[in-house]
Amino acid sequence: MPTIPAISVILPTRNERDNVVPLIDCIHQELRGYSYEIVVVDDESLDGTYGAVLFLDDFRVRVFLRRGESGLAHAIRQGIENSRGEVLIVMDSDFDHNPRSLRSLIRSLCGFDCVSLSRFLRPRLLGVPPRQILSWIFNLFVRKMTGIELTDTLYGFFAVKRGALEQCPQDRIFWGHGDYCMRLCYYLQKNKARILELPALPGRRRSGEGHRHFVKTFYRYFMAVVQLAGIVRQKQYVEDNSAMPSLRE
Ligand SMILES: Nc1nc2c(ncn2[C@@H]2O[C@H](COP(=O)(O)OP(=O)(O)OP(=O)(O)O)[C@@H](O)[C@H]2O)c(=O)[nH]1
Ligand SMILES: [Mg+2]
Repeated sequence: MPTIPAISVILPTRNERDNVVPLIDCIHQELRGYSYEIVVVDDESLDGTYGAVLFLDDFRVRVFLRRGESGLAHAIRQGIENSRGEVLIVMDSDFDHNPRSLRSLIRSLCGFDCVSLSRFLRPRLLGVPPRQILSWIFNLFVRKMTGIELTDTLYGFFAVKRGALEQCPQDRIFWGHGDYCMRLCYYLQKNKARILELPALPGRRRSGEGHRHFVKTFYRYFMAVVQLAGIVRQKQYVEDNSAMPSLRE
């Protein structure tokens, strides 16, 4: 009888054939000895990603093809909904997220609800890509505007317990691109989930190109922060006013 895996690794893909196949191999090596499944969610990649994963014919790997839909956050949600593990790990499929972090993510989850990797716990001064510096500044802005206490809410490589995730409002979180991760951190923190940050090992896309257009992404993320900050202010306003004694008789 097939057993239910304890861990589900969710891999969203869009044109990642040359990355996701070797990545799956790395994940198998890293998770040797664990009970796990890999859930790939592909949005009709033109390079044959879906077929390449299917061709692996591996019982530990399930691949879903979404037709006529796109969007990283929606794909991740679909992966979560189709997964079976009590521990969910979300990571990119292009080696931007280093699979060598997987074991420490899982080990550290004992005693926490979520363990999230951060690029900014051990800041380096030399050799830092300009995009990472911008991301660091943007993360400061996120913290200031929303009160989230994490150093990196945009990296998107984390492990979370299903129970903690399910207590968050999925519809308010899973839309857009990497900005969903900021909203997830916000709602986990709001629910007083125990969150740990660990330093991320460096990773780099191995093949192909990313899908992000810098200006468009910046605008989207900026608007996502503004929206989240609006929710924070509204919540504070409601709390302040409900704490005030009523002036009416
Ligand atoms: N299913 C699905 N996956 C996506 C979509 N957009 C991006 N992805 C995947 O999400 C992960 C992150 O996307 P990237 O385009 O690499 O974004 P990024 O890492 O922020 O950008 P780069 O630094 O340029 O690589 C990769 O594994 C992509 O294949 C999408 O619309 N649907
Ligand atoms: Mg990438």
